[in-house]
Parts: sequence; C-alpha cells; structure tokens
Amino acid sequence: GHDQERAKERIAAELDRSRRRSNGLTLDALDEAELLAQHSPLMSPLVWDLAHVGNYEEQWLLRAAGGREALRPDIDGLYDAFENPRADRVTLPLLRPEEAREYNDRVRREVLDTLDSADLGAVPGSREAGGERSLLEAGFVFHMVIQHEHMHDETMLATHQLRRGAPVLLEEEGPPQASAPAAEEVLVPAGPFTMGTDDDPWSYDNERRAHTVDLPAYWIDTDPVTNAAYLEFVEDGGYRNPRWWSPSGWEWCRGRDAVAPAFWSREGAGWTRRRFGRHEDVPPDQPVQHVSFHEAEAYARWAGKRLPTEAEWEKAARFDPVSGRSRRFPWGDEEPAGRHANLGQRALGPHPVGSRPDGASPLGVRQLIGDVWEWTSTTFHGYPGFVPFPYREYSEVFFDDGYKVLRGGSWATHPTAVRSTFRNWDHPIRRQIFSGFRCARDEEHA
Ligand code: AVJ
Ligand code: FE
Repeated sequence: GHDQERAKERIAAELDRSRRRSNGLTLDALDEAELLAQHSPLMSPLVWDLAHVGNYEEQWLLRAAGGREALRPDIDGLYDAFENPRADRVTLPLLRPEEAREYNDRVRREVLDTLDSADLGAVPGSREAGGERSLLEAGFVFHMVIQHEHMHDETMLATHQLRRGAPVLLEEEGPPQASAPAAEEVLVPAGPFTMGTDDDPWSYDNERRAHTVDLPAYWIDTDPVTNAAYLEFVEDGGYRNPRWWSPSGWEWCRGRDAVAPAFWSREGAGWTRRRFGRHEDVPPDQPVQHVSFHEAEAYARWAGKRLPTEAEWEKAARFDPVSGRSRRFPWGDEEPAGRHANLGQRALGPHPVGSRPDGASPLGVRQLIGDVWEWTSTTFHGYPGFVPFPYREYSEVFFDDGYKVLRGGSWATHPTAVRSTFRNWDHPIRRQIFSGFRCARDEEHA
C-alpha cells in the first residue's frame, strides 16, 4: 500500500545517501595508490571498506533477502572481516578502485530492482510478543545494510584521520554558538526505566529486548568532558601517576608512553592537535576526543568521579520523568535535525559543549547524541532474552569478552545509525575512533 511505497522511497534515498558518502571518502577523495595503501595497521585499506560494503549489500539484500545467486562468488572470502584481520587486508588480491566501483554499482542496480517488488511485511510492533523477527519485517534488512555502510564510512574517516599527507576533506559547517550549562551535573532520580527496545524498526539484535532497569539516584555530567577540563588532568601529571589508572590501564599508559589524547602535541606552553591533515590549537570548549577507555577511566578517578554504566547513560538519554516513558532520542521521538545534534560528518569534529540546547534530555543532560562516542564502564553483553539476529557475528561473538560499550554516536555517525538504544563497543585501548566521555557519581547520602 501507500505506506510501503513511502518506506521504499526512504530506503532508496538512504541507500543513495550512504553510497555518496562512501564514494566521497574514497573514489572522489584520493588517488588509486592512496586507496590501496595501508595508512595504519589498525585500519583496512580504504578500497577494502569500499568493496566490503558492496559485498555485504549483495549478501544480505540480493542473496539472503532476494534469493539471488552470487554475482562474484570468488570475492566473498576477501571481504569477510573474520577471515582477514585488518592489518593483513592490504596483502589480499582486492578489487582495484575502479573494479570496486563497478561491482558496487552493479549490486546497487539489482538491489533497487528487488526493492520494487519486495514485501516489507508487518509494521513495527505488530508481531506477537516473543515471535521471531524476519529479514524484511518493517524494512529491517535494508536498514541493516544502510547502517552498515554508514558504520564503515565512520571507520573510513578514522583511516583518514590516521593518514599522513595533504588534507582532502572539507568541513561543511562551522561551530554554532554555545551556551553555558545551568549546572555542571544533573541528578537522575532513583527508579525504574525501560532500557532497550522491542519494536524500533532500525534496531539491531543487541538493542533488544526492552526490559526494566531500576537504578539508584546518580549524578551525571551535563556535558561531555571538554579539552580544557582534560588538560588539567594532563598538566596535573595524570599520565605519570598510577594512582588514577586501573592495572591494565596503567600497563597500556606505560607501554605506549601516552602523555595526552591521540593526535595531540605539546607546542611551547600549549597543545596543538592534528585533525585530517591540519594542525590547530586544541580548542578548550570542545569535548575531548581520541581517548581510550583507560584514559577516560583515569580522568574520572582523578576528578573524584567514575564513568557512567551503560544503563545510567541510557536512562539519562531517554527517560522522561513526567510520562515515565523512554524516548527514542533525548529530545523526543523526532528524527535528528541539525539543531538537535552534531551528526553526519557535516563538521569534521565535535562542536563546543552547550551548542545544542535543543538536543537536551528532559532532565537537561546535553549532547548525548553526536559529537563524541561516550565510553561507559559496562562490558558489552547481551540483554536478558537476547536472540542473535540475523547473524551471530554482528554482536553475539563479542559479548562478555572485555569490549567496553560506547554510546551516543559521534559527529561522524550518520543520523540513521544512532539512537538512544544504539550500542557500540570496542577494545578499551582503542582511541583512533571518535571517542570521548562524560563522568557520573553516586548520590551521596548524608
Ligand atoms: C558496531 C562499529 C563495532 O565496525 O566493527 C561493521 C560494526 N559490523 N561491519 C564495527 C560492523 C560489521 C562494528 N561496530
Ligand atoms: Fe562490515
């Protein structure tokens, strides 16, 4: 019917949007040598990400959902992330950039063809509680593929940040005006809230199921920790004092001789940073980014606080104390717009704290969505009743293995690839990602 037509138009538009972004970071930005090069052992050559998103789209939309034969059975192995560690991908017989473009274009033409006749099935929430999800239900598999490409676009941006050489990316937007917070911390009242979701048509398996979590009252920072605040920790000798670090954090700090966030250099009395090939003073009022979980945790201890748990982060980002409901975003259920959040790679970095008052949560917590991914103290795990869908390797194989949960998306995350339930995860030592944090603490009882 009419709703399906509208849903399909949206899907086609979002597919196109993600591809423009992928091409803008690869074929349109860099020459063949730079696309084939390994810019860091942490990252794939950009041309791998490019054909990997096309191959994933082929596997899920053409084969799994569309029932078609493989277009290139010979290349599946090359683009399997589990078969090939990132550092080895440069040695594989990868498609050249132009071949990757042709392959991706061919997949896309056939996908648009299958979309026409696809039955997007039941509307969200209409399935019986506990019933099985299906690939096409509420457009799920298309949403999965769209988000997958956007996630790789963010990964490709991290590769761009590590790359040496003349800048190639342009900033579309400068920072808006910032406003001071009413208070530095917000008290989240004790009580239950709904964590996770049963019916979000874009949600991954790991965001499900909705369940009630009852938390004691806690304080959470109104804004993410800024460069200026983080610099106090640096200048106070924070990186030389084991007192602030966990044992594994201290081992990480000593082992790599860390003295400040990644990409920072001391210059005279101050600090500069490298951002996509440009050098600039570290802006004091922006959220700190490119810190590892260990650095975030050490800062929090130094500040007399701690990192929020994942549940504390989500309650701050969704809970409406008036209705008792959990929202899709801090500001409500409305899709993210520029006034709510710094998302979608329009800027090439975080914006100052206080620059998105319209994106605040009901309790007044700000910039939870966008700007920087926020480390939480929680190890990535499955929610009660977790069911892997549609494949174990999206999230289940990472559960309970020391990965720390990050929340809220960054300036580089596309709006369709984040919401208050969205869960990201990484090794606690990683900081090439666009990661920052905010602090929390228990409510003190007199
Ligand atoms: C959810 C961001 C941790 O990039 O490693 C990409 C997403 N899964 N391809 C990642 C993902 C398959 C994943 N993260
Ligand atoms: Fe992938």
